[in-house]
Amino acid sequence: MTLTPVLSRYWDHPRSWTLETYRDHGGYDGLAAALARTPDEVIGLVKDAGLRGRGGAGFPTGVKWSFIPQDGPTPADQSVPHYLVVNADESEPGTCKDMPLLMATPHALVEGMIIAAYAIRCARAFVYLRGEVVPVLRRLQTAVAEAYDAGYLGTDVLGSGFDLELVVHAGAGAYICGEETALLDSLEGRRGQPRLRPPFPAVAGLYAGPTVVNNVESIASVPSILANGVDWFRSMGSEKSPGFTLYSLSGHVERPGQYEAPLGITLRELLTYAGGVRAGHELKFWTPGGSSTPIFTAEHLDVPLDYEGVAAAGSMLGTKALQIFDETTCVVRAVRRWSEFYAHESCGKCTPCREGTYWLVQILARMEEGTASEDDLQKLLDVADSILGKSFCALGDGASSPIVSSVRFFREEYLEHVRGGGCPFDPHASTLMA
Ligand code: L3W
Ligand code: SF4
Repeated sequence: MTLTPVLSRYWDHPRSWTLETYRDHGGYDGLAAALARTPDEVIGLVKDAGLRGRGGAGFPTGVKWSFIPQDGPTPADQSVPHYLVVNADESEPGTCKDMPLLMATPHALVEGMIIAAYAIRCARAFVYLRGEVVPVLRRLQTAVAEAYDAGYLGTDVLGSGFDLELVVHAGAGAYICGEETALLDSLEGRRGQPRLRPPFPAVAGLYAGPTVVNNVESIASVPSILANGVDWFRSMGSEKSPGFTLYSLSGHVERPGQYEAPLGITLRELLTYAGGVRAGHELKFWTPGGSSTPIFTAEHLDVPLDYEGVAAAGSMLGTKALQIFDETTCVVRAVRRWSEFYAHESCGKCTPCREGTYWLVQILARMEEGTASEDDLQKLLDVADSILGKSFCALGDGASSPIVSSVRFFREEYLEHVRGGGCPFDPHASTLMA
């Protein structure tokens, strides 16, 4: 498969982020096409295109929009206000696609949000952005100001009678606020902790109103569908996973970065564009969708990277964060680093995750430091099992998945740590795990 740059097609333009450059490349044509249709027709188009959520779960975007109850054709007709919230709290380890997108072409998100808000009849939309990324915040705020000045936001958007206010909110740097209901709590001014679902946000979300929560890349993909049509979008990818997407390649690869390609491309193909695994080394293991997904090995190089292909091979496409590790990397050390991250980011609301992630770190540390006993491998799996499927939100599952899968593929390496008195790897060889 060849690369299909759509979102990233002029990221190297020296002023890619300005409204002028965006319009020079067809920007806001999708909005004009949307406003020429009824909101229901816009939802129908996005449904027909088969766009699926790019934030991890792959839920069909148009279907999610259609869950929002409708009392009439405009925001003013609704008995309770509807909201659109964009999840820009990108922080899954290895995931680096939403922030580059917002730095390069923030108007793609702004335009997509106006179309989505029009479709679900909401008059207020929010972006919840990771607070640490101050340059991204500034760029997005600048784009929003430009959009207000140009009449794309505010009252009577482009003379359509549709009003939209767009607020950019910076979070305070908690991974759990990327979970959609914790994000909503945080946006409302509370401590960000997941809410019980159902009700899903589409029924009771922000301020208990029907709310669509979508990922940045999902919403930024919408204008191209409006501008180019359903058939164009479906000409890429597969029947159930249509379209293009951003894959983030990082780690032991010659040219790390974002590669935009049809869903269903393989890692083997992506590596040809990224210059391969670093020279003189070979692939040992990799993540298909960030550190929350079961790991893959070299035997998975030809797995189609779409929702069905990755699931059939035993993992999840997730955020399409492909972290590549070569043979110099100790798998136990890599998993220990991820576990430390989850233990630190666990919000503490439920016992399996709060206590379990702590114990995962303790056992992995013993293995690395040479104080583990023969029982510890089974204990590690038992603790992971007591988290998996028994936690309140997906963070717990995410913490367990790399452990269980890495033991499946590298049991001997774990045993070598236990029997050989600690980590047999040179800590300086990997370059990633120091
Ligand atoms: C209405 C129903 N809405 C589902 C909606 C739901 C949500 C979407 C998907 O987790 C995954 C997670 C991480 N009526 C509905 C409904 N919905 N049924 O559909 O829901 P769900 O539960 O399948 O997934 P989720 O809670 O969105 C996302 C994985 O992604 N992940 C993490 C990514 C992290 C980031 C980041 O850093 N910001 O994206 C990576 O793999 O483990 O499994 O909107 O409301 N009946
Ligand atoms: Fe909080 Fe972890 Fe429980 Fe999620 S699984 S609610 S992050 S303690």
